[in-house]
Amino acid sequence: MRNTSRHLALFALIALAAAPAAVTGTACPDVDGDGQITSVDLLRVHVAFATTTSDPRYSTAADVDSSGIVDGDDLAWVAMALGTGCN
Ligand SMILES: [Ca+2]
Repeated sequence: MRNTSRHLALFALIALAAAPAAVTGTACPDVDGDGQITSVDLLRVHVAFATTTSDPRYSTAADVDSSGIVDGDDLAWVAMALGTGCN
């Protein structure tokens, strides 16, 4: 668990460094649908990371910007919204 937390924190930092310039997808990156942006949402993007729509691990929810690939942009959206909620 400790390594997972460190890994997620590192992932979040990398994502923030590569933050996308403009919103192209969903306004609220609540991947698990609980109304809050938490480390669980970050973890779900991490699990689906580098997948495309043809991959069994692909997650529509984790593809926050609906680009067809779960990548650093999606991770950045979740990382930037950590600790916030959705209406
Ligand atoms: Ca959530």
